[in-house]
Amino acid sequence: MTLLSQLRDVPARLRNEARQVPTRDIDETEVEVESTAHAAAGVTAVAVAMRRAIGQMGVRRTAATLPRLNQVGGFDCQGCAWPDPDAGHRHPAEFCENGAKAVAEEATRQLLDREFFATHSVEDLAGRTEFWLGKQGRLTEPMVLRPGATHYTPISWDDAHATIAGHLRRLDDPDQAIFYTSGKTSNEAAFVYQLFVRAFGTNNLPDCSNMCHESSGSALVDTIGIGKGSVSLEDIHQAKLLVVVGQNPGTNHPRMLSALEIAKQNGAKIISVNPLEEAGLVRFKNPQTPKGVAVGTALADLHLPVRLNGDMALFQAIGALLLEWDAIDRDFIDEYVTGFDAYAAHVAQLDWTKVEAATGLTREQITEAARMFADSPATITCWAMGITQHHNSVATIKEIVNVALMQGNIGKPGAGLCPVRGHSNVQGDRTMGIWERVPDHFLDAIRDEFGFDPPREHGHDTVDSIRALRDGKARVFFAMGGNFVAAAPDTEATEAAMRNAALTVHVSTKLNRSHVVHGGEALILPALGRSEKDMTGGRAQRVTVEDSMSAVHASRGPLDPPSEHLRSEVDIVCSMALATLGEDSPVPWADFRSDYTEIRRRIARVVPGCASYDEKVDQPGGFVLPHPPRDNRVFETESRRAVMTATPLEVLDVPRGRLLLQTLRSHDQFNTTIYGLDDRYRGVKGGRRVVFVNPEDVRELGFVDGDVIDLVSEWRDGSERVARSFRIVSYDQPRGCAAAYYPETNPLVPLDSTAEKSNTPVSKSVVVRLDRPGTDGGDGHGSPDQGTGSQRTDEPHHLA
Ligand SMILES: Nc1nc2c(c(=O)[nH]1)N[C@H]1C(S)=C(S)[C@@H](COP(=O)(O)OP(=O)(O)OC[C@H]3O[C@@H](n4cnc5c(=O)[nH]c(N)nc54)[C@H](O)[C@@H]3O)O[C@H]1N2
Ligand SMILES: Nc1nc2c(c(=O)[nH]1)N[C@H]1C(S)=C(S)[C@@H](COP(=O)(O)OP(=O)(O)OC[C@H]3O[C@@H](n4cnc5c(=O)[nH]c(N)nc54)[C@H](O)[C@@H]3O)O[C@H]1N2
Ligand code: SF4
Ligand SMILES: [Mo]
Repeated sequence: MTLLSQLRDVPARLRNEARQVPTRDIDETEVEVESTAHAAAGVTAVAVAMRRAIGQMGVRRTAATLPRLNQVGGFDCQGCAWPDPDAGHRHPAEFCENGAKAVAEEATRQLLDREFFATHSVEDLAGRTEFWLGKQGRLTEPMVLRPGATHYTPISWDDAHATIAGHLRRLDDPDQAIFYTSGKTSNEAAFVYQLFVRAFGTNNLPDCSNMCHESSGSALVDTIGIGKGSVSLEDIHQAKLLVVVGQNPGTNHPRMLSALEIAKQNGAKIISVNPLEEAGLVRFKNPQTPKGVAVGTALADLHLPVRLNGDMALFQAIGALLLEWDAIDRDFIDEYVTGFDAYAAHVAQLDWTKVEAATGLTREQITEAARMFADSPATITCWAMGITQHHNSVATIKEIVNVALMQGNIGKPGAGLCPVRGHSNVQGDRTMGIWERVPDHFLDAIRDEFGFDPPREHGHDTVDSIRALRDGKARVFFAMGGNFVAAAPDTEATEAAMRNAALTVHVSTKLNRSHVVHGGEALILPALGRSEKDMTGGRAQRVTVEDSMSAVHASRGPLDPPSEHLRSEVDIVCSMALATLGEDSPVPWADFRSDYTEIRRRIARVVPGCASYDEKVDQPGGFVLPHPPRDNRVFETESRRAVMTATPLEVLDVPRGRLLLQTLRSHDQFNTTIYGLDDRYRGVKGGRRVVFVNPEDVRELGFVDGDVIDLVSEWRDGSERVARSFRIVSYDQPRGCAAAYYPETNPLVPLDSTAEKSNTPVSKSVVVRLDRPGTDGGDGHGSPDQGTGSQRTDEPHHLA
């Protein structure tokens, strides 16, 4: 008997087999790997967009939706939070390939009815992939899973609300309930939702931001006094240097490429800082111009292939050089900044050996980048998840801020800080009070407007919510959108936590894993999507949203809803509030439900910067929320100055034989929603369980391209987590780094591995080893000095 066959006989329990998320309905052996693309968009993007749109929506619905997408008087794209050009400057097709996929995914003609749930038990559904679940179509009526039941069955809206109210009222303490929000919820729905949660008596309002740009918010509030970016789209067009750090706009914010192209035409230079050379930053083939179709525009002038987590060292080094060259704005520093002297003293001691180790870059490369900063009169730095999802993200963003402040690059045209937000209304949701730590002045305003005293104690964020459910301290989990179970870290821990709840409720458009990994009782409440007409209260309602650049505007869906049983999120919240709090609640829930204008009137009185809200959103293109640093160089920090920070430099140490893994998005998904199986720009077709590894690391670890391995993460408490069967793809990137898709890799992210201050899961620097399948991790507890992670056996490589 060979070693391997013995290992195969190890009971599944010991190999964590039972805990693996399902993979069975995607045939990963079909995956094809081609060479990477050197340009993004182009006519292929248009072809793919149209094929997906017509395939899912049909011609009529495609024609009714896409021409209205991102237009004045139309509806806001459900995809990312990238802003729209000013009214009057929009293209007739103001959307990208992935925007079209987002619309198609929601407006699909495929419907999922009660027969579906009668046919498929929850156990059956729990064995399906996220891809399969999402492709079953739109949810069409409320469903309940009664305690001990095997199948979801229909329930009326009234009974659903009564069920929720019953559970909530039976809690010993309102803090035993958790109310999650994803980032698509409109401002109106978000406002009434947080109001209900606070009237009920808790601040337990975790949201997807906790896993996303929380680090940006934390760092920016500390340093410039407001947690939002300081630039407009016009600033991007006018910048002389654009630095795109830890972001893949070609896939995740595709219309940003059009803005970068305009900036280039206006003379800007672009630096991309990324372990991967993402196609969208190399060249953009704008399908709307003849030149774009033919050759396109080269974007990045300089690509810095930084090591994962090396950005803090990079920006500290750039700061040190700018200081050395005196390429700084002394007047700005004197007038607006505090902390400069300590920072200057700190970076004067910079250890270049450490910088080179942390960044994997040469001093020459960094000097070249710093030169471009020095030569630019107006610089914007953009960043996203490559920066926010590390243990030291907040400190890294403060280094980015240091460089911007030192050069006076804030509050002037063409300059600023640009955290590029993810979900289409994630920023608006925060503005409306979806925040477990909302400031007291916001709570005071609620008290003054509605006459009840909201709780003051901070609530749970995402990671703390999982702990509270795990420990039995929380009993009810309610989600306004999203897919908490799949999006959150440490899948096994999160799934166990969710199963511990007495009640789980999901307001959703599509079926997902969070519906089938459930509490003792579970509800699925189907909501109207952004693309649909909202006739709540018998009148045509519209909603409002805020983009990544603080611009607020109205959105009105054109399509008839797929079922008469769908309700708007506003309706769902107000009805739940009435059922739970009763008719004598001081908040006029019924009025809110019949006319959203009434909600906007209250937003105007409660939310800072929203005076005359209802009138201002009526202006073509909407209005822009105030941002004191951007507007007047006013910094509402404790010192009333912008803050520079001196942080000791760190080099993330990875044990020998291990890799640093980042978990990222393919070109064919929206977070946990898998549109398709092709990551076109990275050359992957027909599958998702791939891990990109530097070719020399592949060799040194004793593998060859195409080998199928298990990913095993090692956490400092000695625990290990496994995600099985990933095909190795040799892929150019710094030594020691690797990349694989989220959410398949979420089982590897330890719950306790979070960023300092922001508590964001560290999903961009996970220490992993690659194990041959069936070797069960060798030593089981990964002693760091065991050499390479690959456990040699006499068996040949498995090509699964
Ligand atoms: N089509 C589509 N659009 C989306 C989404 C989607 O899933 N699909 N998701 C939306 C959401 S919620 C969000 S938050 C955004 C996410 O937008 P992105 O932040 O672009 O998303 P990721 O795919 O996580 O990509 C992270 C990028 O950072 C790089 N990176 C990783 N680690 C590091 C590092 O340590 N340093 C540097 N310099 N770079 C690093 C990666 O190589 C990758 O290019 O997109 C939004 N838009
Ligand atoms: N490992 C790893 N984990 C990550 C990340 C990562 O990069 N790596 N990224 C993190 C980030 S940045 C984010 S933002 C989170 C995302 O976390 P979530 O926001 O929780 O996840 P989504 O996948 O965007 O949610 C998809 C679901 O939302 C529902 N939905 C879609 N549209 C609507 C709507 O209009 N109304 C309602 N009510 N429901 C709707 C559908 O049912 C769909 O199944 O994941 C985080 N997790
Ligand atoms: S860039 Fe973002 S918001 Fe704009 S169309 Fe594409 S996905 Fe939608
Ligand atoms: Mo996000």
